[in-house]
Amino acid sequence: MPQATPDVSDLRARLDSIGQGHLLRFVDELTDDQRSGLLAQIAGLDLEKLPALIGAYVTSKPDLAPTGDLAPAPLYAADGTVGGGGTWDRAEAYAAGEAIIKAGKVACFTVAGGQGSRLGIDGPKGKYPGGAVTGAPLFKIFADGVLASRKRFGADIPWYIMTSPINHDETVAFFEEHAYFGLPKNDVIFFSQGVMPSFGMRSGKVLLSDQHTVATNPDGHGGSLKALYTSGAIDDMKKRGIEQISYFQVDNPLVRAVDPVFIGLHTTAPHSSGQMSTKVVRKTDPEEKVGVLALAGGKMTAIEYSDLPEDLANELAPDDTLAYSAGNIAIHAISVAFVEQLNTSAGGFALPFHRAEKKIPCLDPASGEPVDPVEPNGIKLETFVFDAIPLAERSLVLETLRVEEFAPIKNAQGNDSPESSRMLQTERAARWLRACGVKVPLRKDGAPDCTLEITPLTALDPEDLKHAQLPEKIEPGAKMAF
Ligand code: UD2
Repeated sequence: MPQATPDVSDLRARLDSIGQGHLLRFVDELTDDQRSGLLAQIAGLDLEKLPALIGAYVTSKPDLAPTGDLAPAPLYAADGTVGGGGTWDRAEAYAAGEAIIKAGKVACFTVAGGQGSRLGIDGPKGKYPGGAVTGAPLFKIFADGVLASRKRFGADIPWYIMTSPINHDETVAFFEEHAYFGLPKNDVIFFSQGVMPSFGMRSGKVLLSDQHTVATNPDGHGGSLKALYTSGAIDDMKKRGIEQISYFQVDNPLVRAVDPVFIGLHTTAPHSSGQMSTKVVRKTDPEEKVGVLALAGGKMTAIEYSDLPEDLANELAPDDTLAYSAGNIAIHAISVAFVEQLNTSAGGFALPFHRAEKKIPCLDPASGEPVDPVEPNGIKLETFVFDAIPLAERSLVLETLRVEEFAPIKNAQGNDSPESSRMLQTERAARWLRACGVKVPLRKDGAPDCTLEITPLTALDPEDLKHAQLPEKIEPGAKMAF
């Protein structure tokens, strides 16, 4: 049923009472369509909660430093030890994960609603040519991972993709254009996340991007926990018999779309309640821009890099490595029941907002003139998915090797760039090829003297490569995709 257009005088009174009356400043100059669009957008804001939100997060900076006694997170380490004592068995974990994947109980989930602004691209980041040699778009690389996993485990693994209003249509069109990269259309499910209004940094006013549009931003990947539920994706998963979600970001071409070892530990290990687990890599540099997993007041918690006090970021363990080294690579296993429980709990659930100061083109709230800022003028509020970790009863942290699973593309240059990702993709491929007896040329600094890419369709792990046609050696400077 079409929504009735909200009443202007009623909205004006509500806005005036919270100091946001400027949003209707141009309402009498708008066409009918513009006017009803604006009124619907304003009515969709949680107006009564805005003053408290603005006071807490916009006009003052909340202290998000972790509370309670902090301690490094006990890890299920890559060497098979468990922090705090004990060991874990990779083969056992694999078998447990394999059984649940084969039973069709695991779905893949990619959060792809972000703006890709740091990389300097317009449109969905998943379109970015991330393959080191082939230049395959990131979405294709993940699709290949899902396809290969479906084949290996003989299961219909559905893939859910969260977009945002800024890139939803373009994302779906991209998949249409590429015939869903060979996946059944019904098994690729898109839904859009919510948005938050953007605010003037000093004024605390909700910004207008033009006379009839409230400026908004996607509500952060934490919004996925709500959007999974409100979009009907969780219902869809339940109908399909899905119990666990393999969560990953749109920027990491080395991610395993679904990892039996991780799913196995998440669902069976004593340190896990099977609700939300995380993969980490060891942070080697205190400055690296990844959050860390730590115990805060005894609860597993992810602390964003910008919120980790400097002395802790630099603290050393007795073996001279970083004490807080469990770097969050944003790969989680999350149960369907946990997402449902969060959304249906009495009083609902709310993740804290994180504020980012940004340059936001808008109309000046005072003069109504367009502003194209050169300095940050606005605040975007987002929630982060990892803030749900402490809401789980027990949360497991699995260490993986950086070279095996983490080569994100975030920045145009330097760390986490296309270039660094290409090198890491090459490094992993070189490891796998060497394990099959292929000679890989090395530069003086020990890095491979070539560019290599292995698609998940050829190999999900080194063992699969043994069945592939491989050369005896790779020539220096070669570019080869397998
Ligand atoms: C994230 C983590 C960081 C570390 C790193 C690993 C945050 C805030 N920090 O840093 O601790 O784990 O990743 O790579 O997440 N996204 C949405 N909707 C949104 C915002 C983001 O879907 O509203 C998606 C985005 O498309 C991308 C992912 O979330 O897939 C990461 O977002 P980011 O680039 O803002 O996070 P980043 O790289 O600063």
